[in-house]
Amino acid sequence: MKLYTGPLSLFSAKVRIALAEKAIVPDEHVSVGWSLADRYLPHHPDVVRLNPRRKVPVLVDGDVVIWESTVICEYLEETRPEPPLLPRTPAERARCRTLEAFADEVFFAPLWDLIEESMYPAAEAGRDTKRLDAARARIDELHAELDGELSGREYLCDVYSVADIANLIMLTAAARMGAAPDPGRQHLTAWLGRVAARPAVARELDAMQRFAASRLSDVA
Ligand SMILES: N[C@@H](CCC(=O)N[C@@H](CS)C(=O)NCC(=O)O)C(=O)O
Repeated sequence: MKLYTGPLSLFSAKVRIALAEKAIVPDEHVSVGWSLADRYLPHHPDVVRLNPRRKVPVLVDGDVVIWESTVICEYLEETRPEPPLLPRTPAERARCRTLEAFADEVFFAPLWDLIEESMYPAAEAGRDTKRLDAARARIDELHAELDGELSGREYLCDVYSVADIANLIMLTAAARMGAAPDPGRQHLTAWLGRVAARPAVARELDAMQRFAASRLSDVA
C-alpha cells in the first residue's frame, strides 16, 4: 500500500487518522510538497499521474488507485474492517456518512475562507475582513448545530466513527485560526476533548501542529 498526503491537508489528516486507528502502516508514505507561497505547486508527479484532480490524499493498494478521502475511508472499512470506523446499523451508518459530509462540505466552506484570509499571505488589496467576519459567524452557527447533534451522545454516532474524525480535524483547524467553539457549547467542548485525546488523533494533531509551527511563523 502506498499513500500520498499533504502535511497540512485536512482531508489527508482524516485518512492518516483512519489508518492509524486501524493500525495500518502503508508500505510507503509520500508527503507531497507544500509551501505558503506556492501551496501544492508544482504538484507531485505521481499525484498528477494518479489523480486527474491533482489532489491529495491518494491511496494505491495493488492495482487499485483511490482519491477522495471519503472513498478511501470507505475502501479501508471494506477491506480492513477491524476495528470498525462505521456504525453497524443502516440508520447510524447513514447518520455517520451525512455528518462526515457535513465536515467535508458544509464546515469546510467557511473554514476555507478563514484559511485563505488568515493563513495564506494577504492579497495585494489586503485582508478581506468581511469574508473573515462572515466565516467566523458561519462557523459559530455550525458549532451550535454540532453541539445539538452531540446532545446526549458520547460520539456523533452510536460509536466512534469517521464522522468524529472528519469533524474533529475541521474544528481543530478552525480553532487554531482563532475560531474555537464558545466554551458554553458544552456537548461540543466535551466531545472535542474526548476525541482529541485518542492516541491516533493526538499524534496526528501534534504532527500537524509541529509542521505548521515550522512553516507558518512568517504569516502576515
Ligand atoms: N474532496 C477531496 C479534497 C482533496 C483536496 O482538496 N486536497 C487538497 C489538499 S487539502 C489538494 O490536494 N490540493 C491541491 C491543489 O489544489 O493544488 C477529498 O476529500 O479528498
